Amino acid sequence: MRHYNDIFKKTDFLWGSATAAYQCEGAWNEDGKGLSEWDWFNHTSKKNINNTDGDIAADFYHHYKQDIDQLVIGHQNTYRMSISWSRIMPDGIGKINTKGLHFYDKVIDYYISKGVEPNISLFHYDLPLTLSEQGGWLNLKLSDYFANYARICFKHFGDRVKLWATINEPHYYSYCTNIVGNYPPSRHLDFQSYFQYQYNLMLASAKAVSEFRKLHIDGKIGVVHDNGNIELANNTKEKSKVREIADLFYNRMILCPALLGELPKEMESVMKLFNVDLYREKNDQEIIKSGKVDFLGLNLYNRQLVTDWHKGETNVFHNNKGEKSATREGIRIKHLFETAYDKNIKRNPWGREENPRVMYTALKEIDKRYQHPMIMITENGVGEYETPDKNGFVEDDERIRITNKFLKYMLKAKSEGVNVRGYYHWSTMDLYSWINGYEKRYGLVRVDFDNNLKRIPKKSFSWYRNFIETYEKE
Ligand code: BGP
Repeated sequence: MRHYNDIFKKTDFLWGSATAAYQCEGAWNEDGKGLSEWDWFNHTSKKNINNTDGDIAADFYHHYKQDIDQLVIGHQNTYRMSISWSRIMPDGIGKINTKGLHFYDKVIDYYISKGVEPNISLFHYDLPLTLSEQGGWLNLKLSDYFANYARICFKHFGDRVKLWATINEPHYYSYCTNIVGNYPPSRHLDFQSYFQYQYNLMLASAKAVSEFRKLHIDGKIGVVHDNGNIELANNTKEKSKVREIADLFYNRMILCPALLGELPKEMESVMKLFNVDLYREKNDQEIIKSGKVDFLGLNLYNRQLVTDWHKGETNVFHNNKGEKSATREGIRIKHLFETAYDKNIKRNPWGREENPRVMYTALKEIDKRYQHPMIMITENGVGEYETPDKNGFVEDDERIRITNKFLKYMLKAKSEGVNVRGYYHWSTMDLYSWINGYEKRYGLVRVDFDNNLKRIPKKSFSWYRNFIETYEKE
């Protein structure tokens, strides 16, 4: 029998990489899997900007052994993945698809047999389509449906899986689905739905945590948040106002319930500024209180640099087309705040800052403000356009250079007492990117999507292996 306590007897730190079901599995309609919202979106919706889909993706469904073997060669001792809800329950509720359970049994057992610790997220964006048709995360029943699905997973895999996360990025998911509109169901600048999504997702997370506790699962459970550490541009006039509103907007709807078991104190007053009236029920506070997580998963790519609103209507700026567009990421919220742009910081082709120092600042701030939580860096990585040489090899020196800095900053925070216990590079191999499909690559291993999905480790793969080895020797 495996025990959680044994994990950190072998090593004081977990090193691995991450994927998500829709982005890597493929097999979108195999072995009884139901449709997810993303299957529908990418097949049918005119709002699918990438003009591609995850039908095959990296076909992890049929290549999982090869991918796991490769990860082991890279000295990684953990792997983060997600379960596709509609593979386990085709309609999200009701009938269970045993073939779906069996697929994840095979994957998990193979990892464990190789000494790799699985870290499993229950939800990474791919909502069963049937539930989406019933109002998605605005439907008040959804948190119960999610808790039910979570309980099924805990009961089935809980003897083997020791690290769990309820939901991947409740904030960023709510942002893309309701403000940007580049994720289904593609609402645009809908702040009411944006906040209600976050609220309902955190209720769902809390209910799943309660199920986990009721079953006395031996393990730890977390939620995964996209770091949106607030920094103010130098010329910001109303410093405390901008900081408070932006922090609530990007972080505190998630971090307060997850780490403190309470809603943010400033929630009511900030909701008024957005003209949002959240639907809540009487015993929600109790649910949130009992849904505190054991650890915070932090997906760390960048910060939020903000300042006072200057002029202009509320709008959002998002680049889904890389070099084909000059747009930089950001938002302007009339009368409240707006994104600031620092000319001195390099940006990637998708208009996002490359700023590894944020790793240190964010870890220190969360540690200080949220009672020294256990943290796992559940994602961090570098998206690039990539051209291999004639043998298919990619010399991804930029990825190495930037990741090296991120890691040094992470280890600096750790050495100063931050309780960070693991790091997962995004991503294990090339896969489908929600932004820019297969043109934007993140993998440590190249996948040749035009040639039988051949796997070829990149230069960063060996670099990461050496980094882990050096850390372990020291
Ligand atoms: C995170 C998601 C991942 C992954 C990553 C890179 O927000 O959790 O699923 O996709 O971002 O983002 P993208 O592929 O959109 O560049």
